[in-house]
Amino acid sequence: VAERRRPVVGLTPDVGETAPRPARPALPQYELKQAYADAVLGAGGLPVILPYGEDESAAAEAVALCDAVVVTGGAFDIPPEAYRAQAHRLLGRLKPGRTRFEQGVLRAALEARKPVLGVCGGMQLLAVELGGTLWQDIREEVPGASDHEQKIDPRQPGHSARIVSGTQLARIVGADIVQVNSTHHQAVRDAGPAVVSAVAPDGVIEAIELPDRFAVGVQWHPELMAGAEHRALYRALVEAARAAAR
Ligand SMILES: [Mn+2]
Repeated sequence: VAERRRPVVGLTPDVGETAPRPARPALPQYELKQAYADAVLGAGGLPVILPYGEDESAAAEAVALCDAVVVTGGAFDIPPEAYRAQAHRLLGRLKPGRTRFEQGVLRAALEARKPVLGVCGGMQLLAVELGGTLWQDIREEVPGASDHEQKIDPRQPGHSARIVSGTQLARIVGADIVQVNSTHHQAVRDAGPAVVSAVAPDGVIEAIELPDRFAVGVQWHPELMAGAEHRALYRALVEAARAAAR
């Protein structure tokens, strides 16, 4: 029965490699923290992992199978050419194949008005895809900014974020201030047409959204946090996916 079908939520994986052993060279390997899939399952959705297609139509066809997508984070940076910038000396490693696929996923999902959640680097790519720009290294480029690469367990909060009232995010989390983890050295500088919906005490942008649909980006990792306000983000995504699937 269609009404009881769980909404399908596509997750973009990271790419790493297997550990080399004698006569077994390291091979490329998709990787995804289980917390992403668990968060979608816990919210009532059916998670599926989206391996990288070789061309943009593969990304669009993968998105067509999904009711919503999550563009995940990872320990890599977004090529500055994607937002018309020169590489800063502290720009980190890039994963161009991954970024190209995720750009295709975002483009297709936005085009089809399917719900999108961008997490950490996924939020940054959402901003870039919408025409925004990034800080390439917060500590070097943002005067007075605190360290956003916390040295403690990412399941624990690293700083607070003020939620901008009147935003979708405010309605979703139901609080003015949330405690968030922080494992990023880049950040959104200019959100383009997106609305800034959360800000750290030092002014670093912590969440963005499009006003007319569910296209939400959060700089933190709600799937790693235990609080109801964090689980609410995945629940809102799955509810939007269910509505979009009707
Ligand atoms: Mn942060």
